[in-house]
Amino acid sequence: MPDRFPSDFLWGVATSAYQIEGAVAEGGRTPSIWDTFSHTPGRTAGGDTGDVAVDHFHRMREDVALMAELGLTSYRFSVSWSRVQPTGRGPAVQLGLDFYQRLVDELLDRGIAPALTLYHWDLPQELEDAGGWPARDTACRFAEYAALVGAALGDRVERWITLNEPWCSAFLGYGSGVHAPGRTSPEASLQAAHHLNLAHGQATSALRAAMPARNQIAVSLNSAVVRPRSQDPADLEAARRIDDLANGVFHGPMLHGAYPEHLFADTASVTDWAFVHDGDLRAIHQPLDALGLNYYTTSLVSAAEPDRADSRADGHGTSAHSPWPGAASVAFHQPPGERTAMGWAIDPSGLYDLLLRYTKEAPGLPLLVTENGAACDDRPGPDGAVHDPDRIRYLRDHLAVVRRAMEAGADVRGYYLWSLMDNFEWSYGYGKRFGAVYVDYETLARTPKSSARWYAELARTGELPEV
Ligand code: IFM
Repeated sequence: MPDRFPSDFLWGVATSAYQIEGAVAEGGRTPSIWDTFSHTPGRTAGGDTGDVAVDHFHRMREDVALMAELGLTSYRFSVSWSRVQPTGRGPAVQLGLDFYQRLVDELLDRGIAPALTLYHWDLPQELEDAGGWPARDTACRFAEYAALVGAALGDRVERWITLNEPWCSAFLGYGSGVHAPGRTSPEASLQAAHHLNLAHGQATSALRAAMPARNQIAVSLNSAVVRPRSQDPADLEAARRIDDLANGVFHGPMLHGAYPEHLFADTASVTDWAFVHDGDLRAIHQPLDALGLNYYTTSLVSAAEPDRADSRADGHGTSAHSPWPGAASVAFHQPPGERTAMGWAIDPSGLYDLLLRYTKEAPGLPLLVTENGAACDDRPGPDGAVHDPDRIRYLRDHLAVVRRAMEAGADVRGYYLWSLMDNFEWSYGYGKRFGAVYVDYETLARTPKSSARWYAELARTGELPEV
């Protein structure tokens, strides 16, 4: 019996503004923290920047036509904050909004449901200069920006995502410094985490006030699947600690209105959390319509053994600074098995565990896989075609566990493949290809890979074929 998905299951692809748009100085757009960071020597592989990216800003119609040709039913994209509100304050710039209005109209004309992410890591530089996410005011600025975008597009966009992977914004941006803005302060990373939570809550309220009630609001978390290396109590405690810092720090306040029980004690050497004000948790804990989960790999941890060479194999870039405040007692290990071109272990069972975990932790809340995919060393063959059987296998195995999880009770409504096309992979530059569509970075020509055709067939039939 073939695995069959429900007929209304969303078959999507995902991208983000800075990774694909380019046109960084057009229409009044000002630099975001990623413009500044990528232009700082030594921050990205080969000095790559998103200045041109894959030129989606100018090729948007062609890209939407490609999605339509592939039969996709939803497209998750993000809005560039500094394109719409260049200083991060005040009224929206119509030229900036126009681009997203055209994009949404184009999608709707072709029967593709837009899923709009408000923040995918590109804070306006002016707001970073005013303190960035460690500053409380940034949350208020975000709510104001959300209201502007909600008022402009809420009549046509039904699916909204406040933040993408706030863990990366807080802990890679302000802790390990491998992401923009490249700060390395453990305390700032926890302040940023709290203010991102607050931003999510305030933006959710602002969106509800600005948009029709039918619209659905979600957040996309890169919830980690943290496995202890053994059942030794010290290893279990290490996994608990990292789970709180990776997951509970966001889903605790967002879904349950409270930070994890031990988080404040675990991080007491770093901060006293005085930046959490009365009423914040109430503001953060807003009813949601769905929870977005981004999944790529699992983490394997143990209590630290100072002599072990593999103790920082946590897959988040190289930095002398840890993205895990207060967790020096934890060691990370490379999980066994095959890896993608990112060096991330391939473990579909992690996605199953994640979906069932949130089915239990947030009963009744529909789930979306808002990102899943693999970087592979793709290259065109002599005939110009790009065959990527490893990606197809990755997608198939992960989608098979999505089905299993649904059979076990998980209310999964859709899946977004990361990514529509090859693009700027942050500090890795253009060296890592996640796309279902190959991009020739010289000509910017797009060529659907075999995986795109495979995924199109799945979207058409709803049936998961054998690889
Ligand atoms: O490219 C990123 C994306 O921006 C956020 N989630 C993970 C992807 C792959 O690293």
